[in-house]
Amino acid sequence: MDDRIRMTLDEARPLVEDVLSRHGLGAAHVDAVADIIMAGERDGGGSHGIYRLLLCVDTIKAGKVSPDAEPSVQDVAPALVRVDARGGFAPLAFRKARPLLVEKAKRCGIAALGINHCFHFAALWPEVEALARDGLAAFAFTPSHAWVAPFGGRRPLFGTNPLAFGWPRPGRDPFVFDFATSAVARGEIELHRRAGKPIPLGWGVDPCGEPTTDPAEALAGAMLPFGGHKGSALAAMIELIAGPLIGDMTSMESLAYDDGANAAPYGGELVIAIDPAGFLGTAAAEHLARAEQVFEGIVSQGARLPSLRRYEARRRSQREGVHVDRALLDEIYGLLNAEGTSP
Ligand code: NDP
Ligand code: PYC
Repeated sequence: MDDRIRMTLDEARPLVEDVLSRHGLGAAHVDAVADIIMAGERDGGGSHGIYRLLLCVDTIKAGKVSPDAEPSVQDVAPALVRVDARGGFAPLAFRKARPLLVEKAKRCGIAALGINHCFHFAALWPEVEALARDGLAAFAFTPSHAWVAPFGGRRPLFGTNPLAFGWPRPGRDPFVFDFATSAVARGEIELHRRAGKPIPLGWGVDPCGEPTTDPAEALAGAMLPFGGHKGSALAAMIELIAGPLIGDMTSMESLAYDDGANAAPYGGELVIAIDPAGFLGTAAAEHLARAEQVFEGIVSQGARLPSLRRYEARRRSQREGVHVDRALLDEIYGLLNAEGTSP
């Protein structure tokens, strides 16, 4: 028996929306959250697709997130935007603030957005991809919960702290990458635990600080940063620039605020957008064309561009639908009705 079920995107989205609505999430949030979950599923992003619905529902059930929060966008300086998510999920706050961020970046050449007081469960690439499609180079950063030991340490301090980058490519899909500064996202270790699969050495240590291949032990102990001291320093940077710099929580503070509820991380996100025309004026097109040589240099040696797999998965999903793990789908139908019947 195939342990996956094929669904078209048009079949999957109403299911996601239904689950969120039935758990009391307001309509505007349902739409924004469903957009980002479906984008993850469509692009083959296992840990941040439909699987994330479980964390969203847990966060709602824990009474942590404000289900009807109306984000408030504030124009704080010529090149700065803040949006107070008011305890809601992050995607609606970004959606509301994005037009002003883009307008400011195009006016000033560079602009930054601080998202405050949001519950963050999502991948960051949809945000930097959208900004790159607006013609901007973009960065996004967010802390999470303290799950990751610093390089040389054994106790959790940092979040899995993703960083994402988008670059506009005229006439082509933007260049985008997005990854955790831990060896892998926590969601990926959870998926290994659910599937009963070991994790590679280097992803985490057990509660005694010893290397482990057991996902449950790594989740109970500490995850490790990618790239040794380099990933560890980037994780520290993200704690600072998407925490105290914008007046929001570090991953330690987020985990303390969670207080055992197992809800999504609570805190802030920093997004920076740069308009190439700010530095270059009318010469921007010429320099963006020159930038293409970097991508050509990568692919000409048989290496692949980050985001290529995702764009291919997107086109395949739009054509053929997605394949959702049967056990996950059963769990999701269980959230819809007491019987937990699957299709
Ligand atoms: P990965 O380690 O899988 O890295 C993903 C990135 O690396 C993608 O941009 C991917 O491109 C690229 N990539 C992977 N393999 C290659 C390759 N062989 N050649 C070139 N590029 C490659 O992801 P993570 O587990 O670190 O993170 C997954 C997601 O989790 C991210 O989207 C992140 O935002 C999210 N996350 C969110 C958190 C939050 O607090 N909100 C916390 C932590 C993670 P491609 O997509 O094309 O494969
Ligand atoms: O997978 O590490 C993760 C994560 C944290 C918050 C959202 N995703």
